Amino acid sequence: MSAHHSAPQNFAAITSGVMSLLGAPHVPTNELAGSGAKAAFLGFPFDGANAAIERPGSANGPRGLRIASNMCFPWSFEWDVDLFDAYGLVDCGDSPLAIGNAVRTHQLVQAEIANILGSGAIPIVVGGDHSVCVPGTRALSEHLGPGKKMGYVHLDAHLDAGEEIGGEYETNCSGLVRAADLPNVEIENVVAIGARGTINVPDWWTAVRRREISVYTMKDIRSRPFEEVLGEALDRAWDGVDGVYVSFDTDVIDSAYAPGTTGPEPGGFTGPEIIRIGQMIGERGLSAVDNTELCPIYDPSGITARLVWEVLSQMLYAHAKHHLGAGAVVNG
Ligand SMILES: [Mn+2]
Repeated sequence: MSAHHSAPQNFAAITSGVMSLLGAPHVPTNELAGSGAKAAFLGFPFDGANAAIERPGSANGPRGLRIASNMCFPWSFEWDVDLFDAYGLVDCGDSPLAIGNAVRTHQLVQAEIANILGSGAIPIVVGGDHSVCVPGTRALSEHLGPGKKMGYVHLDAHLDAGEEIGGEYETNCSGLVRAADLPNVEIENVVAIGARGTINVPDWWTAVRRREISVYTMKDIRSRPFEEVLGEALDRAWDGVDGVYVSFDTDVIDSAYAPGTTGPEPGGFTGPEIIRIGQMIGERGLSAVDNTELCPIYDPSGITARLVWEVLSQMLYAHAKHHLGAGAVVNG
């Protein structure tokens, strides 16, 4: 192990300076090129495209995740991987916003995500409401380019298949269909995992079925062995593609394990299950990932933010072990 695994230096890193993810250095996205960072955190403190108007507060998600991550250290004994050694992990701070204008705000965050991708780093984008996957998937799609294929994984209790909601196309209930309609996304590489509950309205099922999107509902998942069904679902997204965008809505987790979210739904994944899903994603590859709808105001003990960080960090550990060590190209 290198010297910086020693506790005093780690504690120094997390108890001084300005709050950042895991105490990572702050590097603005337009200064990332040439920095050597292979993963970069970007906050999206915006809940202005949230259709669940009685449950605001996901704008504080990036702050909640940064606080939770600062209870942790970068090295995992289970993987023998240090996130700073493996990735040169940085925190790009928060995206600029156009308050009151979701479409303009999405243009701004898309440019930030494009900067991260252009630098060769994996964007880890934390909202904010689930609308951020709309600019996020556009950014990865454009980064890969028209000759390349992109997969999309939608981890969510909700289908988010709103064709348009009150005349708007970039809400927090639009992400699955916007991603599915991107020019270099083939429908066989789109997979929605975790649907349950009564917020999934008939129009969304119509939109999903019209496109023949593969949906793994919680009922489907519970009817088969966990590793088999999740492995099949994720393999669909990675089959023959050049990159996969993973969108991780906090509410895909059972509300007992993740109360701190905008649209809590019982009957979802347990803590150990969503951690394992994070590892299974990292094993397959990481191009761009978001976490959305983390809502600290409903997370008084901080357990939701802590679990979300566990899932994201396990993705990174698994990816580092399976890909970076073998010299695989990030975003390639
Ligand atoms: Mn949701």
